[in-house]
Amino acid sequence: MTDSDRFNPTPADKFTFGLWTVGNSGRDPFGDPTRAVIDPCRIVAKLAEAGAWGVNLHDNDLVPFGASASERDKIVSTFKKTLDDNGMVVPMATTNLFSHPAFKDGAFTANDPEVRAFALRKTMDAIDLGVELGAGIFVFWGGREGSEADACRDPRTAIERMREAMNFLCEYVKDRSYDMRFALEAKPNEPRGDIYLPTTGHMLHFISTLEHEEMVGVNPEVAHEHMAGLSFVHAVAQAMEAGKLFHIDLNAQRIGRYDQDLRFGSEDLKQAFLLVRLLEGTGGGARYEGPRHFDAHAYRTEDDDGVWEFARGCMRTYNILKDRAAAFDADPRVQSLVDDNAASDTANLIASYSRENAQQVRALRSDLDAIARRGLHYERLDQLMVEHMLGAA
Ligand code: GLT
Ligand code: MN
Ligand code: MN
Repeated sequence: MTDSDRFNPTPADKFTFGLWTVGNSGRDPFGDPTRAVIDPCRIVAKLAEAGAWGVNLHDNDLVPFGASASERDKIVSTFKKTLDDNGMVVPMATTNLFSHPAFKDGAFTANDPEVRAFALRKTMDAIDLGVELGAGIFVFWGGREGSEADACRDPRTAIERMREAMNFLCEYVKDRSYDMRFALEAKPNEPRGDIYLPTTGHMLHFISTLEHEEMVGVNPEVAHEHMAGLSFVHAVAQAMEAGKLFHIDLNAQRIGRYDQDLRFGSEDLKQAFLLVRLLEGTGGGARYEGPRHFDAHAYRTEDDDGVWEFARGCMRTYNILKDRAAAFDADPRVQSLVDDNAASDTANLIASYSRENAQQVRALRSDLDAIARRGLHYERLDQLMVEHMLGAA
């Protein structure tokens, strides 16, 4: 074993990929596929060989749209056997509510109630499929829930319809006594001009308006928050702090572009470092214990070998960053530079209101000029972080 081998993934790392990610055939809006479709059972075997823990899927990644009940059962039983043979799990499932042209005006938010009813029916079936495969998390990515001609519906109506759908489906899960939680995934645009509930922050508030909010959390995606020009790390931190980080979609993205879904860490290394540091809790705070899911795909230039190279790259980069984050946070130079004065008398005084505290706050006479003159050494701190990332610390 070389030193570099210690970053190779194992199932204990809880890495997962969607069938649609490594299975991406390289089709884009301007060009045809560059790779052949890969059988889901082969994906399971290859991911297991690469060191992944599990695989996630949309209903139609496994069972083609319109398959008969007996076809479905046959496909599912073969797939389950392959999972068992390879020691792989399915922690998350989802529904494809975006590919069929009937969803062109949305699924849960469409103006036609028959489309909304069909979306519910398709989702109930996909929840059943997920449960059958052992999934405890169900993701909702409403790619078509948006508009171009915004006068087509009151955006408040769209939010109400989303709420009705979530309440309906939470009741379904409870009625069936399933052990399943929902994770809502935001995206600002693409494929719609604008998508409702465009960021993780919007989702977090929406969740607080649901009948069974305890069943519903978020599935933030790196690329989607970056498309909105926002800090992914801050969005994930807010979700964690609210106890709502149920799942996560890891990939890479450059701000201002279409949804690139690139190999984890391939573009935005500093954000990736800070993200892994947050998820692993090396800087303090609770660790995220859920699956580390990669919602990314190989460049269109790649053949089959390149796809598995891509998958290994996502996982190794995560493990390397985890190692670097632990070293950064254990560095005494870093520790001496980060002093957030958490336990000072003044911090205690302002932690909660009382008349007495308010009076003391008013009576404080701080030397603001001295505070303003004091350098905080964040240049040094950030440079140390860069040097740890580059292996030069
Ligand atoms: C689609 C989308 C992803 C979502 C998937 C789940 S499907 O590939 O781009 O961000 O997570 O529906
Ligand atoms: Mn995603
Ligand atoms: Mn994406």
